[in-house]
Amino acid sequence: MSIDKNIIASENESLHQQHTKKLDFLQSEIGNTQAIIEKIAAFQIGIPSWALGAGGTRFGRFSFGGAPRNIEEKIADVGLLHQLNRNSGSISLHIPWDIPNDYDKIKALAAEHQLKFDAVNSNTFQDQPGQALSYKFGSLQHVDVAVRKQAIDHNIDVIKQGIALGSKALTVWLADGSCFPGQLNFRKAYQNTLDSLQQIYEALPDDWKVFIEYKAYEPNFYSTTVADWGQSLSYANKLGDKAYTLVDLGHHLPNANIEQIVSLLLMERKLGGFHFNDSKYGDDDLTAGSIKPYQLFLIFKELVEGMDARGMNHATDLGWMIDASHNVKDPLEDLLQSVEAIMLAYAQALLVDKKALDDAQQLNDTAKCQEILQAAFRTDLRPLVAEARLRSGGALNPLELYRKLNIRKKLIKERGADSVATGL
Ligand code: RM4
Ligand code: MN
Ligand code: MN
Repeated sequence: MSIDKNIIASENESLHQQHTKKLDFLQSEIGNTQAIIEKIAAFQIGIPSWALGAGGTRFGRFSFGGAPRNIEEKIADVGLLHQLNRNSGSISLHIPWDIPNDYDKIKALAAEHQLKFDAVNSNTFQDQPGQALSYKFGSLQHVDVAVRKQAIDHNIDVIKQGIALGSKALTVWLADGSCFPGQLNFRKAYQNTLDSLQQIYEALPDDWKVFIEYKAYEPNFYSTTVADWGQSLSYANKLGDKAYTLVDLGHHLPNANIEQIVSLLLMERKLGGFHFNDSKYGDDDLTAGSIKPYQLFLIFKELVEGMDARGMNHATDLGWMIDASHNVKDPLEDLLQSVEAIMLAYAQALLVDKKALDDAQQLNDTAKCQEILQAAFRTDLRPLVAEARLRSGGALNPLELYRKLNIRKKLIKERGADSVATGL
């Protein structure tokens, strides 16, 4: 399903006057906004294929209807999002939840929706039907070389699938670890994982990156073999130039200073990718910016500063992806909200008066530093984000239009009320 361009245009028309009033006011407050609008328009977020179905918890899953039944429908859903906000220009696939059978056809379909393929994800945290050996006690870390080989082969296969689709990165998230003290020899687990990752790294094309994602705990509850940024960085450093750390915002212990982690990884040239979401307690996979929008802004402030210090292209030099999964919201509405929150945080970070902040820091003027940051954070930049969308052909108010067009109802009609998406 796709939306007629004229419908988007006429809906924008009806909102235009109000929008222009807000934008004019904002411009009179903050001055020239052209550069920020252009940067927002260029910034694209990868949508995870596993966020398009009903999420669920280990206690249950509540169907919302119209979930995409296959990879084609997942691409169509992301295409819809991209039509509405023009900032959702890629999809991140999870193998084997999404296996294309005709690569050229899938590539053509994505191109039709103006979508690229972001990082491909391997899955060695579940056993698949018919799988020879189990990952119950880990995959790349496993004590049995045969299990490790199976997991390595799977990752190499995912790289091959990614090549066929035009992806340029592999994300490896490992559930490997242990649930009880004494269960695992930490040194052996580290070494096995490193050896396995090295074999995967050898299969990586020259223009590819591998992202090593970390997570503090779950599903293992005593130790996780890639539990934090330090462990990820240690692997990435040993692997080589194509290996990077991936930061998932929900994968830290409570109150971790993620903005500082990001700053350090960028400085070390080892920040490669991002999984946006929000959380209150753990890996909650909630809508980006729904719980801690100030933290999201602070993270973006470090990203912008760190990338500028390295002369990096904000839009293309890091892998920007969402990783969320929902139990109570319509996932398409949720993803529209996440992308909006990410764009806002990015815009606010671009608004920070860097020169004034540098000067205030130099003078140890702490109160002034806070004023400068909060001046940017508390300025309502929603009209700028909307303007970027408008200029790119998107909707001024994507969520409102999504509802007005009854898209979920139409999807239910097309796909059924109890369709199930592969994924979490
Ligand atoms: C993990 C991690 C990975 C994601 C899986 C589905 O917690 O965040 O990035 O691929 O969930
Ligand atoms: Mn993740
Ligand atoms: Mn996660």
